[in-house]
Amino acid sequence: MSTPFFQKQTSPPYCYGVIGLGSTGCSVVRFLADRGFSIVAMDTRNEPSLYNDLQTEYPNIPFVVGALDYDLLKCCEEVVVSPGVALEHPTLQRLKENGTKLIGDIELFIRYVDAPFIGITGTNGKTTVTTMVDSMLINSGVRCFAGGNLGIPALDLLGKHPKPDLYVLEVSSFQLLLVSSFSAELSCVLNITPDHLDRHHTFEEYQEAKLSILEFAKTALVNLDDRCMANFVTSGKRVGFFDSLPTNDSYGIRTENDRKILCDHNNDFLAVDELQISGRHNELNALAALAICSEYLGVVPQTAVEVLKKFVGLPHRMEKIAVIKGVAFVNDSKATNLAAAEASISCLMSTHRGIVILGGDSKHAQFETLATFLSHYAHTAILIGQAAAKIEMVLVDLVDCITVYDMGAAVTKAFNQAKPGETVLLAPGCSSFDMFDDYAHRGNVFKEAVMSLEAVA
Ligand code: UMA
Ligand code: ADP
Repeated sequence: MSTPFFQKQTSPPYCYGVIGLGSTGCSVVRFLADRGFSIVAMDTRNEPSLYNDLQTEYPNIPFVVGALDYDLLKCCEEVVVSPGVALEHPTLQRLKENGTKLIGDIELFIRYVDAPFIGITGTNGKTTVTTMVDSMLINSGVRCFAGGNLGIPALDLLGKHPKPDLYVLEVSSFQLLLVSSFSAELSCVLNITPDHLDRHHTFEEYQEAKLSILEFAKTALVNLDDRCMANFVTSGKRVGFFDSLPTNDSYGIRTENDRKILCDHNNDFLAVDELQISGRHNELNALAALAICSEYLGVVPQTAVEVLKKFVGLPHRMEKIAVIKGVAFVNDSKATNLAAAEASISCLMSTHRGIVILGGDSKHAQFETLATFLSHYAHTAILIGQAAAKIEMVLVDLVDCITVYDMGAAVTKAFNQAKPGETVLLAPGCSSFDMFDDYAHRGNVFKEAVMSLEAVA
C-alpha cells in the first residue's frame, strides 16, 4: 500500500482528486491549481495525450498514470471525474462507498460561475443549437461565452475580464451524472432517444440523466413532441417547442400558403424556406434556438433572426462534399446514434433512394427498427467497423449489404453502386472509436477518400 505524499486537509484548502487527463481533466487541474487547491491527478492510460504538457506546467502536482491509486484518492475530499470515465470503475465505486464525493467539471463551474448560464442538452442537435444561440445572442448585443461538451471545457470559460453577461453550455448526459443541481437561467432538452447505453445501461437511466438538467432551472424548455418530456412538471416556469400550432406557453410551426413558419403564439419569426439548413430536425433546432433567445431576451430581435437565416450548418453534419459524375457525397459523421442517422437519411433521400455508409461502435444500440426505415430510403448499405455484422443481420433481407474494412473501400464501393442523381451519405449511426480518433477524424478520412475519387473519376 503506497503512503499518501500529501496531507488530507480537514478545513479548506480542500484536496481534490482529478480523474482523466483529457481536455476536461486539464481544465480542472488548471482551474483548481490556479486557485491554490491541493490536487492529485490520474489517468488509467499509460500515456494520456495532454499529460506531458500538464506535468511540465505543474511540476509539483502528483500525477499517476496507468491506473487509479485508491490510497491517494481516499485522502481527497472530492474527486472530479472526467465525463469519459465510467463511474462503474471499481476504484470510483470504492471511493463512493467510503463517502468520497464524486463530482464533474460542470459542478465546479456552477459553484464558481459569475454570471447567469443556460444549459442545452438532448441526444441530438446540442452543438447545432448551442452554436445558433451563441451567435444569435452575440449579434443581439449580449456578451456571451459558449462551451461545455461542444469542445471548450466549461471551466476554461471562467475568470475572463470583463466577465460575460451569459454563459451558454452544451451539456452531455455523462456530465449531468456528476452535477447536484443545475441551477440555470434556462435549461433545454432538445430530444431524448436511445444512445450511450453502454454507459447508462438502460434508456430510463439515460433519460433521467438528461432530464436532471431541467429540475433546478428557472425556465425549463422541453420538446413537446417527445414522449419522454411532454408531461415534465417543474416548480419553475415550463415552456415547450414542437411541430404544431403554438399556444401561449409554447413555440411552434404554422403553415400558410404551403409555407411553414416558425412562430410563437403572437409572432412569426421566419419561414422554414429562409433557412440554409434542411430537414425537419433542423427546423426544430432553429425553433429551439429562437425559443431560447426569446425566453432570455423577452423578444427575438431581427438581428438574431438574420443570424439564423445565414447559418449554414457545422462541419460533419450533413456536410456536402462533392458531386462526382452526378453522385452527391455527404458527410454526416456526427450521426453517432440511430436517431441522428435517420434524421439525415430521411432528409437527404426522400426523393431518390441512395447509399448509406453505416457502422462503427454501436454502444449497445439495437438496430431492428432500422431495417424497414432504411429500405424506404436506401437501396444499398455499405457497412464498416465493429457493428457491421450486427447491422447486416437486420438489414440483409431488405437492403443490399456490402461489408468493407476501411473508409477508402467504403467510398469506392458506394460510388460503384450509385447511379447519377443518387446520394452517398456517411451517416454511421455509431461512434467512431473502433476505427478513428473521433467523429471529426472519421469525417475527414471520408472527405479525403471522396477527393481521391474525384481526382481519378
Ligand atoms: N480516461 C481514463 N479512464 C477511462 C476513460 C478515459 O483515464 O476509463 C482518460 C483518457 O485516458 C483521457 C481522458 O480520460 O486521457 C479523456 O477524458 P474524456 O473521455 O472525459 O474526454 P475529454 O477530452 O475530457 O473530453 C470531454 C468530452 N468527452 C466525452 O464526454 C467522452 C468531450 O465531448 C467534451 O468536448 C470535452 O470533455 C469538453 O467538455 C466529446 C464527446 O464525444 C465531444 N462527448 C460525447 C458526445 O457528444 O456524444 C458525450
Ligand atoms: P450533438 O451535439 O447533440 O451531437 P449535433 O448538432 O452535433 O448534435 O448533430 C449531430 C447529428 O445529429 C447530426 O449529424 C444530425 O444528423 C443529427 N441531428 C441534429 N439535430 C437533430 C435533431 N434535432 N434530431 C435528430 N437528429 C439531429
